[in-house]
Amino acid sequence: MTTAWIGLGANLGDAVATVRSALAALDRLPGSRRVVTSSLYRSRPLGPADQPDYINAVAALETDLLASDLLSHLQRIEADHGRIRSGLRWGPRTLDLDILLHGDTISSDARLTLPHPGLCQRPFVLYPLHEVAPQLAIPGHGVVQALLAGCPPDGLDVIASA
Ligand code: ROI
Repeated sequence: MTTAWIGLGANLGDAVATVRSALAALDRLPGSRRVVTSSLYRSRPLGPADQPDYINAVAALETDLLASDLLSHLQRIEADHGRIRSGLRWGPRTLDLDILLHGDTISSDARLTLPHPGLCQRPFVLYPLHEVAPQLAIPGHGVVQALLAGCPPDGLDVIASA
């Protein structure tokens, strides 16, 4: 069993409902159990500003799935929620599911980089992680609590429980 951390983001349609539906879909993954979930946060878009605010959250799974198989499942859940890959860099999306961490793996291939490369700079990832796992170690980077110092919250708000 490995602890995998997932980042959830949505900014089109009913983004709160989409994130909650995605959490329910994570509960149906084979060989996996959702053990921790942050609150839901509203965040300003990173990337082009002319898009709606995002709803973000993080969740931890205890899972038997290899990272590559977990990624395939997450891409299927994105597609089930109407995600279309427009090819527009940093454009709006119905649902984005990222593997932030898969145990203490450090790796990179064409499909997946672990830890997720944006993790340590993105307030909409770090602050939800800090809410539920302040002592979590990010392999190669240090503990979440310490990383917050270099990452202003930038208008991030808790808006609801998951
Ligand atoms: N910005 C915010 N605030 N939240 C996200 O989840 C998010 N996801 C993205 C980009 C477009 C980089 N910007 C984001 O993929």
